[in-house]
Amino acid sequence: MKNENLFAALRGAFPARLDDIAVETDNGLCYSWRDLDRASAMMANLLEQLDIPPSSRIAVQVEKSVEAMILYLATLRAGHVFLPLNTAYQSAEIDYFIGNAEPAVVVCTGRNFGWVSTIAFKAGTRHVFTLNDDRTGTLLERAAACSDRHTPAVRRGSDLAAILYTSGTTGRSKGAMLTHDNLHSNAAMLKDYWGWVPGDVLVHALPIFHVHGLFVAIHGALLNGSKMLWHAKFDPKRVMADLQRATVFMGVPTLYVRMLAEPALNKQTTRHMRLFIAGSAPLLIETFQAWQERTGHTILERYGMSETIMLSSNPYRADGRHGGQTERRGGTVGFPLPGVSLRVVDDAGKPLPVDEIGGIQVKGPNVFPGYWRMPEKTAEEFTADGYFKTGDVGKVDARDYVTIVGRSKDLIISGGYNVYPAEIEGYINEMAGVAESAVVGVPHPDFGEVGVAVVIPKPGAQLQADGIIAELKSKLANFKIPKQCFVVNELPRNAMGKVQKNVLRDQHQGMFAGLTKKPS
Ligand code: MLC
Ligand code: AMP
Repeated sequence: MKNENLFAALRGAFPARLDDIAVETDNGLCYSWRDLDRASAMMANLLEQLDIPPSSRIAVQVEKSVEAMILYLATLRAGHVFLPLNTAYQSAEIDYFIGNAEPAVVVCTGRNFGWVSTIAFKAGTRHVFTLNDDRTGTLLERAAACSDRHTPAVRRGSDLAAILYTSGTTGRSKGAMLTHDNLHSNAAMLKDYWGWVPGDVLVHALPIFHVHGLFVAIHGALLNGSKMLWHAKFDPKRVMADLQRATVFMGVPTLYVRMLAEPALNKQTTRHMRLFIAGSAPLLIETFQAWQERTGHTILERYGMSETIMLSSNPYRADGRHGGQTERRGGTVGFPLPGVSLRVVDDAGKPLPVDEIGGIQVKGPNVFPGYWRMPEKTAEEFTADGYFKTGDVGKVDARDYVTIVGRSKDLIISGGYNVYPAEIEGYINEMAGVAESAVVGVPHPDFGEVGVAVVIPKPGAQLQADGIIAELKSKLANFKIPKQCFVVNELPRNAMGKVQKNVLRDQHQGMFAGLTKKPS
């Protein structure tokens, strides 16, 4: 049987000169391609020694480091399923993910070992390792004793490679299952679509627990045998310095907004660059235009999601399908990518003509097979003819450019992270003295959109907005915390008694308008 393990494809793309530098970090460390190969072999051998079942889930909540990326590669290499977790998640969130995914192995930071291992052991996980961002931890100690040679486990393309949890508008988070084929086909297509060439160098400044930083960026570089300039945390000044020796950059819109606040951003400091790519959240047209004016580069915006990886993209060059069009149009997310069928449908599911707004549905080799252990949810989100309902609302014009105009899912995208109002409201509603709450997204100059909570007290209860925020902070990841909270006597409702979130949004939408962009 042909080995369709994604690792085999990535490893096959390593350059012949294995001693060349593959990753250079912002604190001066260099990793050769040989280092990536040997270290991922050692970690894969460690996973094999643990005697865990094939395709076990390996749950990982660690700070960004090259070793964390190597752990991802080792998980693929050993034929297991990688389950990355945002470092901001706190105990209630981690408790749910571990309970739901039942990982055979959990890897966390040494600092969090106490509470994470308690949760993991309670859920039946037998192996908990630590991995810190300074190349210490029990994972590396144990792997150091393992062989640095390893033959990749044989996997079919339809076997699972990763699970990414995405929150739901109702109920708990769902684990989007991605196969080796989903990931490989998307990465191979993007290598061609975005015109990766020998000598490309990627500035990697995104977190590696989501599709954007983990798959789109890392697979892009590895599959092209390209060096990565690795930033543990996004710092606009340091990224800008690296742009002078790089060719490709990928970021969420907030990263572009913050770089625009740097006086040093200009045509000269970006002259070495070939391509700037944006996605994960809407890129404002003013950001798109300001970038063009300051740098002379036109940002290429693309659209994707955890369940599908990349779906559409503005063109890098003529792609042979759209009458040779090469225009990257601000405010659009470009053309459906080769192999992706994208349609816009009305509420009854009937496909709509060009320019009409409706729900976006997609099909293709990149689309996930379903949610982990949630067959009903999976069935709900797919149509009878196999299209996935993205929950995004948009239109396709006569030239085939896709524009996203909104979302049917009640979701806030803040600095590229998803925040589900239903989850936050659930926590607020459980607090003493709270009768009801509503969380809405409003425009924000730095994060694009942020949450605002409006809370109704129970009769006679005294609620303080600060107290509500403080209690949320003790329970939830920090990026989910509403940036403002109001305690009021009533919520706007329609004739059916349903809270009118659009009215709340209108009431609060100018709230952060006066803020300047975050200074660096
Ligand atoms: C940080 N904070 C945020 C936030 N990030 N608040 C709202 N939204 C965010 N995204 C808050 C923290 O809670 C904290 O508040 C304060 O900002 C400082 O925290 P920090 O960690 O120092 O922030 P910073 O380093 O400035 O992070 C900002 C950021 C980061 C933009 C660099 O959010 C980021 O890396 N975003 C990228 C997310 C991403 O990769 N998404 C891809 C998803 S994949 P306090 O009050 O605690 O001090 C996907 C599919 C696709 O969507 O198409 O790609
Ligand atoms: P996630 O669940 O984190 O993978 O987020 C996916 C969602 O991000 C999509 O369903 C879209 O709503 C949004 N998204 C991704 N890219 C873009 C983009 N370029 N413009 C607007 N929204 C986007």
